Amino acid sequence: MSNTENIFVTSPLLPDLNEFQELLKEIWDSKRVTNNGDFHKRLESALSEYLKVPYISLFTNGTLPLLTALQALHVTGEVITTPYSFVATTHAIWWNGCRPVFVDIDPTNCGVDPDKIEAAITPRTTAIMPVHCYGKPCDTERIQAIADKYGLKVIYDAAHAFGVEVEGKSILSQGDMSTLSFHATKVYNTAEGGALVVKDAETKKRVDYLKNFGFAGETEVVAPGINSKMDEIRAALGLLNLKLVDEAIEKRHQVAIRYREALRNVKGIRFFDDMPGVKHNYSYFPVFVNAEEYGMTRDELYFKMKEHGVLGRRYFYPLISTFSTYKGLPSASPENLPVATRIADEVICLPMHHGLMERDIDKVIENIVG
Ligand code: T4K
Repeated sequence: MSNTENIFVTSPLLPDLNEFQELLKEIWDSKRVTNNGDFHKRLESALSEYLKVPYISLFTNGTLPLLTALQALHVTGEVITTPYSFVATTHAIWWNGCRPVFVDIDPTNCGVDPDKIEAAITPRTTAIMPVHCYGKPCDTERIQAIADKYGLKVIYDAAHAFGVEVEGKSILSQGDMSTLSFHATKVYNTAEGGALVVKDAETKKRVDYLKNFGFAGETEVVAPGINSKMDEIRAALGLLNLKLVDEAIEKRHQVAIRYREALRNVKGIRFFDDMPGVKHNYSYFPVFVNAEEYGMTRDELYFKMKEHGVLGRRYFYPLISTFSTYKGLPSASPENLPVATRIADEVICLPMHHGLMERDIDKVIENIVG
């Protein structure tokens, strides 16, 4: 990438085109292009092994598993969630006819703050939907303790947490279910795609029905399911990308090391360090700009970077709770969400992907330090 080209926040991991073409030939020859074909089965089993989760179901994107998880767990009434996420998290709650209840976030991991969950629980609350934001694990132990005390389901939006482990155990094993996104902008991608991780074979069977219109056989429909099956072409892409993902994560790790070294002593710039006992995936590199200390607002820095072709992104600004559908909810008021409101005004996710060159990294750093 030359100095005059834009440096994007991310870039999709893509396999060798010839290898992909060979798999496409197999698909063409078999004429099986979707509906639980061979590549779909192979990818499910490969991901189950890689992610250390026994039961995983592939989807067409990372939004439909959120919708399906709520369906499968018969969630109704109110769902406690975070305003600091991609809008799909709250939309999934809304699409299920449930009311999202926003709870403020913990600035140390940008996940929902366990100290603030209990005050948001009402007799209508049936579930909590937290997000492992940027792939940083939520405080799953405390969230589970609250869920157990009040009899609530927990569905983790783990769209950013592919491959993340805590003390050697997959973060996807927490809660009742976890969802993944395999969108092109993610650490691991199938162009569009996603998955739902569940705890037992019976639930996987139900989820598999739900993602296929509710069909439990040729003529039997057991539930009002949706169509969200991954097709063979994306599954084949996924199989090839799985072979590359470890190296890609290590390259991201090296970028994170460079950013941290260069930015550690820049006044007014905060970022996350690795958490002890956690295997991170370096899916995003958010920095938080304290305007007073840094001498420039987040937006001033964001647009300066943009002018120089450094295309960071303000994930997640604006807060979901400020969008027209949700802003009238009592829990959406900024007074209820002071930390999330501040962080949304401070964040810039720096370019972070496997393809960044040394000179790209230098240019990002120069824009912040210089
Ligand atoms: N939950 C959470 C917590 C999520 O973050 C997301 C998605 C979901 C659920 C839902 O999962 P999906 O249904 O999407 O699988 C992106 C993604 O579309 C979205 O998947 C993601 N989160 C969100 C955080 O970011 P945009 O609109 O910011 O992406 P876009 O198209 O502007 O791409 C960003 C940059 O990436 C581009 O400037 C260049 C580069 N890029 C992008 C694409 C798509 C490429 O180089 N090639 C590409 O093909 O939303």
